[in-house]
Amino acid sequence: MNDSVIRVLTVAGSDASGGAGMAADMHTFEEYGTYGQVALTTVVTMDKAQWNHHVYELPLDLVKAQFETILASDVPIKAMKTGMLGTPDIVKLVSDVIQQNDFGNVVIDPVLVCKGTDEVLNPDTANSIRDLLLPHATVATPNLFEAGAMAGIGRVESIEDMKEAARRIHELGTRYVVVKGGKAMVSDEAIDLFYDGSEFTILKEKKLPSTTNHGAGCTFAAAITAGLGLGMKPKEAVTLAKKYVTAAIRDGFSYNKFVGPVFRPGYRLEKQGRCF
Ligand code: PXL
Repeated sequence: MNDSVIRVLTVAGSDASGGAGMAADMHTFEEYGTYGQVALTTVVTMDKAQWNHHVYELPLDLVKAQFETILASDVPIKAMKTGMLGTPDIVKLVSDVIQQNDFGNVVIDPVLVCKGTDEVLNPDTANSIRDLLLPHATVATPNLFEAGAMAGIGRVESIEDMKEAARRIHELGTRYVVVKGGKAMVSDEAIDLFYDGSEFTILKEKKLPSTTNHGAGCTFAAAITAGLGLGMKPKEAVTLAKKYVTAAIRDGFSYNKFVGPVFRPGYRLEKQGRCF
């Protein structure tokens, strides 16, 4: 029997293309050698003609029932993350659950948008994430758009803007902030910013072609979550997660003419070769 299992949780939506959302989280949790679980909140589908996104929220009672099962284990949860949550009611439920339980580490990925689309969730949901979740976050992982929205400063385009957003998000109560510059930053490098409340650290990797990065944001946040669950310090977890997601982007593929998901085993396969 394995009595050293590390249990981690994601509260997220399902992206039917398999690139982002709970698929990203669960694959990443597995690659890190943890036991992942999911409380599903939404299902996102894309039409084949235009790749327009449709978000379907699950009933609140169904989300609640999943938490009941998830919390009915004797094995502690060492880290949890949130992804797409759907409605303010779901955000409130998740906030209550976080406050009533000890999840060790709480990673809030304030998902408001999907790649290539504008805001997909309504402003009330964004406000609830800011007010009800960020104060309880060990780490928050907004992308540039989300950082601007959470910090209330509009467009975030430069490293100075990223720093200002990180400062403001930290003031909301989040202990560590990772602003994901990713492909949206105009730069030759893929730049992310880590802030611990006193020091900024810039994380850089060579920018890869951005055609295979769908799901990168979720994968990055999930890797941070799994790292924290395994006992890494926040900066160490974020640094490894950046390497992990870079390999996943490098190993990504073209799903169709609209989207190219990252491939989560990339980091492991680059190390060990392709054979099982
Ligand atoms: O990448 C953000 C995201 C998160 N969660 C789900 C998604 C997406 C984007 O497609 O579908 C479920």
